[in-house]
Amino acid sequence: MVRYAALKGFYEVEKTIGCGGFAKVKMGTHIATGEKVAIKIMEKAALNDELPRVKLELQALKTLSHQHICKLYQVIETSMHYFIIMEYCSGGELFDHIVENSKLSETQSRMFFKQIVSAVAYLHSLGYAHRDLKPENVLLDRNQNLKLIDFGLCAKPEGGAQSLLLTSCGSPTYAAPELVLGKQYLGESVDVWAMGVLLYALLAGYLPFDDTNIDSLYKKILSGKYEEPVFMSQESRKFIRQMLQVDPKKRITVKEILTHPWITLGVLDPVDTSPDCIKCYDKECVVALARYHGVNNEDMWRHLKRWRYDYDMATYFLLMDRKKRKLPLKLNIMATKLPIRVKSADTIKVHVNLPELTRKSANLPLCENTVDNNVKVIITSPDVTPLKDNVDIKELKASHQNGFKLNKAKAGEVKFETIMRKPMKRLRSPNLDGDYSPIPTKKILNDVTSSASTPDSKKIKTCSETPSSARKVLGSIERSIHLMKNVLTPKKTLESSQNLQPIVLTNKDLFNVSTTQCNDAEFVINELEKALARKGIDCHRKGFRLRGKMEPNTLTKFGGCSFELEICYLPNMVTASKVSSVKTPIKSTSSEMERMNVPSVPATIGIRRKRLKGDAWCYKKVCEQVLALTATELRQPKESSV
Ligand code: 6BE
Repeated sequence: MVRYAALKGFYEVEKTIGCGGFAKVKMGTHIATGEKVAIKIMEKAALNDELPRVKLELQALKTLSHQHICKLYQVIETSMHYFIIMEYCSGGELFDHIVENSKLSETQSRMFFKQIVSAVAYLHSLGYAHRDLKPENVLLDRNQNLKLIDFGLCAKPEGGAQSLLLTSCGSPTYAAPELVLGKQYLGESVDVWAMGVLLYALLAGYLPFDDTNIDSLYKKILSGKYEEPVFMSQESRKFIRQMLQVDPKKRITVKEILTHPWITLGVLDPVDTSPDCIKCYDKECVVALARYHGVNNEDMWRHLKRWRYDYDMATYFLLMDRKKRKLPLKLNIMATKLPIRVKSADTIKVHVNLPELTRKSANLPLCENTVDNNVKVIITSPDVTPLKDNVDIKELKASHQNGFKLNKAKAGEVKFETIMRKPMKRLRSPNLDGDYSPIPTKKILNDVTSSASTPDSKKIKTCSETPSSARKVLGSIERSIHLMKNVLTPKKTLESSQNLQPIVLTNKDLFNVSTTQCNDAEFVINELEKALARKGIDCHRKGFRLRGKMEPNTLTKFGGCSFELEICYLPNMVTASKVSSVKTPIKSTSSEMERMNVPSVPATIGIRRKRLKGDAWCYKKVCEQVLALTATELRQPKESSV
């Protein structure tokens, strides 16, 4: 089944990388360039009163253009959905990056923080406030460049940035005191407070104000008192204190932050707050796109510079990005479905959604194409009768930007045909990216007992213990096997789809995995299930996966999350040297989650975590606690716990 007809032929939709309340973000490939994109999908029916937020976010994203703000490429609206095509940030959330490293060094924190400040200063300069700054809303691209996301709460007061706002929003742990009090506030200064919390989280690996009880959390925020860890430098402490000033009038401003000694330390270049030149004329990219469409460069540019957030705009942005990376500006020819209404049996007219590109005289062909069966295709001006309301047609129409073809058909008949301008070619290689999840691999909160600090730490330990050099080497071997697997093995096997066996992980999948020294999958999952039950967490078991859900606070909706814990076999390359006696027969495994068949048999069981929805810090705590509890149980002899 084609899930999203509107994307067909333009984007390949791959796995889900994140879910929010009303949006889902999937990994995708922009077919013309072969570049990865993030596709945010929202079902209109589920939006309800969130629609204004969506519109606000789109408006902001169309206006903002900065190297540290996640770029908007295309907006597709159908009768059922919004598809928002955005820049792909392969490094995932900054939150995960902090968690994986426990905390960041001052140098790295400074590098990241400067990028955040530059984006925030830029958006403030245009009269916007983000209002939901937190490490979950900061992503990393392939070059460790930060990108701000989630402008759904951003505000642009009519009277400019200096106007007071009233709506309370954002995540409570990052909320400034004036927000907590429901007072009028300045968008800019609440962003500064959140940046203070964020810098603290970078340097400490945990939050300055935290409490599972929302009232206590608010009390802490209002008091403005937090612990200053001993390992933090005096300069860092002082800088954070300036941002975490309870009285917004005493709080440092963004302008002051830009030139603050902590920021400028050791660096000559000032923070760059200038806009990104993305909506600029780039001859090479225009030429590449014009050639691709078979039109002249001037017409192509005239069309592009209307910045309509259509497929051509996405292609242009992605070409500019390829150019920056010194990659060839080649474009793939795509197969598209195009709805066409033929006006008469003899005249073939095709709706081309590029009105700028049409000739002065409607009947002069723009270009001619001959397709396989020698049907001559003539593209003329877009004087095609609009199609009547029909959901399917709308879905298709919404995305079609170009397409060429026709056939003999009765007047008025609507035809859908797959149009091949040239044989389709795919640039895309099999997807090697691991699964996404913002998870704790080490203890970073001081108020919970985590695996790293319990006496059981030998039982459950994180795989980040594998030396990174070894991981790199193994990773590359695994990748080659993986590539072969993707080519040779069908995607799903009966066994894995029925979840009769735990999956076998590849080395690159290990970053969200805790290992056990137990080799009985059934036993481990039962223990996990018990630990969840003891914590009072609802869970649902399917095969070797457990889905758990923590309800958010009913009043504040704060702190809820849903997550998945999956029992899996670890690749024996890492662990089999230690554990060798038990051999579990595992056949081919492969599914949406990139499973693979490891030739020799792994023995050790791992527990893979994944956040499905909700508050990242809440999820981190829950996982830490459940895993610590399970670790204690796994240490006991098996018999005692049946
Ligand atoms: C605009 C929201 C967005 O995401 C993670 C990855 C790749 C791309 C991380 C783990 C594989 C790649 C092993 C919201 C939320 C899902 C973080 N609004 C995005 C854009 C967006 C998400 N990505 N790129 C853009 C993204 C996240 N992984 N690794």
